[in-house]
Formats: sequence, C-alpha cells, structure tokens
Amino acid sequence: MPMKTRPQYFQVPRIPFEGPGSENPLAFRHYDPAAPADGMTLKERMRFSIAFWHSFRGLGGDPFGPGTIRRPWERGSDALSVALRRMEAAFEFFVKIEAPFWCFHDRDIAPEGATLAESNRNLDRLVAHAKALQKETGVRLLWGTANLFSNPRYMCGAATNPDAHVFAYAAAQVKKALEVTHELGGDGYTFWGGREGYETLLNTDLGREQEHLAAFLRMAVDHAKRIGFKGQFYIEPKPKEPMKHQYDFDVASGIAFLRTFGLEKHFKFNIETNHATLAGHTFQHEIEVAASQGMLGSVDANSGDMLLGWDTDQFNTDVKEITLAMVSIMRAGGLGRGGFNFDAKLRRPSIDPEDLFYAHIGGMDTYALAYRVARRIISDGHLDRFVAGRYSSYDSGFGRRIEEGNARFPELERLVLSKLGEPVPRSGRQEYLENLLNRYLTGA
Ligand code: XUL
Ligand code: CO
Repeated sequence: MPMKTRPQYFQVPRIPFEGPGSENPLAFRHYDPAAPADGMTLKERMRFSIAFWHSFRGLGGDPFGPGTIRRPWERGSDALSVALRRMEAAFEFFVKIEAPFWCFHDRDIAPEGATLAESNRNLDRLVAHAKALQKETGVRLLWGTANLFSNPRYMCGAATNPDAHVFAYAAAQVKKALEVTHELGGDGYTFWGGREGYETLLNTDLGREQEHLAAFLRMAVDHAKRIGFKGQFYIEPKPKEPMKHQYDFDVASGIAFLRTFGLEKHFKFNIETNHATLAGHTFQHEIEVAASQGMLGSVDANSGDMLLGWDTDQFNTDVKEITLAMVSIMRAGGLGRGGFNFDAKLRRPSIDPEDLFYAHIGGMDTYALAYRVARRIISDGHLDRFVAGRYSSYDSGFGRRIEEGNARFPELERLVLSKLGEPVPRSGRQEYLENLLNRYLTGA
C-alpha cells in the first residue's frame, strides 16, 4: 500500500482483532472488522468515524491552561505544511484503527487566511490532499461541516447574528464547506448550532433569529441541489454551551423547528450522547424521539460525566447505555447513511500517541459488544413481545378505532357506562424487565 512509503507518525501497528481472551491492550476484543454482521462485514455495519477536530486538532487545552499533548507532525512554523503533514498522520491513524470514515470542520483541516478568498485557497489545498489520501486508503467521508463558532466574528452567532453582514459571511463559508464535502464524496453534512442561540433576551429578538436560521438552512438545501450534493443533511441538537440557550435544544425542539419552517423533509438528526444528557435526556430517549418521526440520522458517539454539567466529550465504555441505544437504533432499521462518529477527546493528561489508540479501541469495542447484545435482545423478542402485549388493547375493537382516528368521546362514554366499567390495573413490570436486561448484559 502506498501509505507505507510515507513517514509513519505512530509507532503502533494496525490494530488486530484478537478476541475477548486477548490481553494485548492494543488489540480489539469485540470489534472484528471482518466478521459477518447481517449481510455485510462488521466494519461496513458499524460505520465508525474519526472526528478530525478532537483527535488531530485537540491538544488538551482547557480554560485554565494550554495544551499538554505534543504530536511530532505539529512541529514547524508554516501552518500549511503542518496541516498537510497532520492530514497524513490522520489517515495513518484511520487505517490503523480500522475506521472506514472520518468527519471534519473546514477550519480543522486548513488554516483560516486573512480573507475569505485566502481561507478558500488553503481549504482547496488540503481538500486535494485529503482526496488523494481517501483514494489511497479507501477511507471515506461520513460528513463535513463548517466551523461557525470559533472566529470572533461569530461571537453573537452565524445565521442568527443580529448583523446581516455576518450572516452573509457564514453563508459564503457554508457554501464552500458544502462544495468541498461534495468534492470528497461525503455521505452527509452536519449543522451543529455552535453559537446559534442567545446569552440574554435583553438584546435578542428570538423570533427573528429563528426565521433567519430557517432562511439559512433553506439556502443550504437549495445550494446542495444546485451542485448535485445528495448527502443527508443533519441537525445536531445541543441545549447549551457555548450559549446559555441554543435553538436546537434537543431532538423534539429540532423537529418542531423544522416542521414550523417546512424543512422536515430535508433533515435528519445527528444525536450526540453528551448533548442528550445536557438536555436532561438519556441517549436512548433522543434516538427514540428521532426514530418515532423517521428522522434518526447519525450518532456522535461519546459520553459526559454524570457529576459535571458541561460537554466533556469522553470516550464511552458504558455497555448498558450503548446497548439500550443500539436496541432503539436497530428497531428503527439502523442509521442508513449515518454512522458512529467518535466526537470524543482524550483527557488532558493522556498525552501519548498510544492513548489515541486505547481511547478508540475502547469506544469501538464497546459499540461492537453492544451491537451483539442488542441483536440478541431483538432476536429473542422478549422485550418486544412484552411491549407489544402492553399495548395490545389498541390492536382490535374500540382501541383500534382510537388509533385509526375513528372513535369519538360519546361512543367511548357509552362503552364505559354500558359494558367496560372500571379498567383492571396491570403491572408495568419495570424491575422484572431490568433483571431481564441484566441477563443479556452479563450473558448469565
Ligand atoms: C460540539 C459538537 C461539534 C459538532 C460538529 O459540542 O459536538 O463538534 O459535532 O460541529
Ligand atoms: Co458533536
């Protein structure tokens, strides 16, 4: 493979699958990329993706101190040559970790220039490089996006900025980001709200800002059509951080927003685990809400910390949480053109290149294990049968008429008065079901 002729940045071999008995920390124990998984390989089924921003731009900086992580490819003062080397290091990692996809923001991969024209030229250089590396390795783009939140011009939002000049700049940036996503064969394009929200209502016209956001998304849909981009558009909800309130608060408010503005046919949701918990929901809840409306799209795979109220973007090794999410995803028919994107970062003291491997091995193994457990839960059918039984009174008679919209209050009143009388309470059996779930999780 031509990759071999390039300098190798990681002193780690391609990660082998060695099975659950392996004691090698640099091996997969559950994620066997070649294993069959419902008519395809597990690698094709899981559609794992690496987030360029965390793994190749995040160096451990936080509000209290600078980055702690040093990477050999980051040395040098010419930003463009560093960016080109960084891209090679990233593709070496994608291949070694057996990830078939990657994701990026425009400003992750190419330095922002002094003007938009210069930024676009830098981006074109890096996109050409990425395109060659994609061809060489077979790694593909799950989705692209634009960073509309780091530059100070976006301090009061991008599409929801009170200044139409900033709106226009953001529009130009997204136009280009869409075009390069298309150029790289991306399967999707994500809108995470960034700073689309408010800090205080004292200076904000909330109604007008939401109209502007809708206008912006409409223009994106229109431009995609114009350039022939057929990838899936995603909204990635998040309730807060960086803003006190973000308009795409959670999936339910996202659905209401899209329907209000007639955009629902063009978008699905990219659900991030930690964003769900920040909104006061479980990961599974957000998946179920999206799936119930046929709008489940993709997943940003990470987790938060139950004791902290911000987005810690940790790698998720919680088998129970992911198994429950997987059950809902499978029932919904899978993610289609979406995937599991590790929007997760190393902790600040995890400074060695191997840590990047341990982190992703843990995340991928946990997802692969959860997939197997969820598959068993679904094929056994106990849970599904229990739930179906719980609603079976709606399968016939007056229950059926209620679901079909053919029942009226007077008819139901007559029924209760003349023959039904008092309903007989039935147990919800939560503890029984929790014990059943534990049996699947422990295999015992
Ligand atoms: C921020 C976040 C973003 C999006 C892409 O919390 O999740 O990285 O995934 O802009
Ligand atoms: Co995300």
